[in-house]
Amino acid sequence: MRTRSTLLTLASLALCAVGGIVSVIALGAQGANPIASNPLPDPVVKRGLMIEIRDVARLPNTRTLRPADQDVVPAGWARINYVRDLPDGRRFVNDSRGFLYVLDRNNTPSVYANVGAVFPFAVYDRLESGFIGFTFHPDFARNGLFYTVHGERAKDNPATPNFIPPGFTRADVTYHNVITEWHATNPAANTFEGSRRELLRVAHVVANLTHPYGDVEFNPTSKPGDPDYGLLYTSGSDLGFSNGGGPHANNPGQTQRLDTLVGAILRIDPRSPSVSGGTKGLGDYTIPAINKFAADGDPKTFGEIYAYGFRNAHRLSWDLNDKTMFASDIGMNNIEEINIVHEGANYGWMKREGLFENGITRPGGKLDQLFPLSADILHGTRKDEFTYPVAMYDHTQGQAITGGFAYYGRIPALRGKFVFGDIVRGRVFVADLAVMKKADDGIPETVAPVEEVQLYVRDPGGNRIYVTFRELIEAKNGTTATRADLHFSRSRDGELLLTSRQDGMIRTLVADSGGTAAPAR
Ligand SMILES: [Ca+2]
Ligand SMILES: [Ca+2]
Repeated sequence: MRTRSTLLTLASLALCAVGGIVSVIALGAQGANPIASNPLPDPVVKRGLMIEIRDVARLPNTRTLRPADQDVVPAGWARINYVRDLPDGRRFVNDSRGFLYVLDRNNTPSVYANVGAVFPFAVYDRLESGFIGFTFHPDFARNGLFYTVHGERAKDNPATPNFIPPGFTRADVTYHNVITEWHATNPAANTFEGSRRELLRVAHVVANLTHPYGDVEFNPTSKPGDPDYGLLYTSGSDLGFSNGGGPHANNPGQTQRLDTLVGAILRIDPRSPSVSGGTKGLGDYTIPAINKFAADGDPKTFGEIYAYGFRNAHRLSWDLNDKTMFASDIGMNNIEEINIVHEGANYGWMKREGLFENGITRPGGKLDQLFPLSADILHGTRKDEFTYPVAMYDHTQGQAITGGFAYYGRIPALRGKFVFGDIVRGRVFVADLAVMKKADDGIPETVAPVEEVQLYVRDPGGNRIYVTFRELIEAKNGTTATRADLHFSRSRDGELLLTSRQDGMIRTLVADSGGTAAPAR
């Protein structure tokens, strides 16, 4: 009985969330015209969820570190992408302009490693560029290993890419995506000293560094002895073959294939094959024998691939309770997606965007067009080869989805929810975790509803002041901001850290601090 009622609940919620799909189908049935606008008609609204946001720390001002014409947001105070906590109590934060900081127990930052200084070809003039991401090996305390991602220009660059998209040559290469392993001689030191080794260098051939490699992650639910303990996951990128500009963009032929890194989340053993004794990958790392596309015995399916069909799955996370893996995939002109990631699955790009067919797959069609799926596919009575999102919103509501986390921390109202947001607008969203997992059912039209969170701060008198994330940034910088550049990180104790590439602040969501004169809801 309990299962039945849960499923019914899901059905009604899903109907609510994708109520627009019905009209979308009707529209499609009238002809082969693309959906003109507002593909998901129900807006994301606030339903009474109000959460306090509080300042934690600010990184140093690096506004003048790069020449203004080489800096995507010269007015930005500092450009934070990630906060990573170590079990030993230390907190690390990157400024994409090139610094990795360590914060002491009072949250005072000091430079741990000058990453920018060792990569002279790094570029800083794109939204995701420079020193993009980092993560620590789960055994960092003993082995001192951590990993960084950065972007470089190809011009005058002597380094040789390990991978160039099929059909292109070195002469076509515009940018490099580089994953580096750093080895700290003394893992306990608060200033890096040691060596580094390049793991992987992947070529862009489109005009801009659009959708660079962004995330590197170790599955935090894996323990020593587990099959994927110590395996490194990357973000999934189409390497700009959608809208990266120049003659090689708008190129669906580079996607939906397994003989390439394009569009794939990779899972690699970062150890050099000279150490592991295993199979060498494209770069100086080992192919995990457990990977599905390694175990298939087919050399035309790259053994590094964990899942594929992503456009810009720039953030991955895991539910620490049940190990569900999530990827946030930024859409083209229309749909932002949260996906539950299964090994070997195909998430559709460029044939699908959200639960729609992308126009570029049709003769004369375009990348910014959506067409409704046929009713039998949408309802799940006939299966296609794709795995569809479990939550989504469209570009009337935002422009680019952040990463997010399954939340089980100290804020009762957020427990059991997946907390995420929109990078550009800075809106904070939640979806119910149980409903998202139910929506991972092979049926495109079942998705979890998305709800917006109202943020507030406390004034000195303890009164609630309702704010948007962007207002906080603008107040801190003293200027208007056209973008929030919101990103989420998770602290060691499971709380959420909100950062921006605009104001250099780390903020956190907190359980209501009480205060006075809290207005009724
Ligand atoms: Ca294979
Ligand atoms: Ca579904």
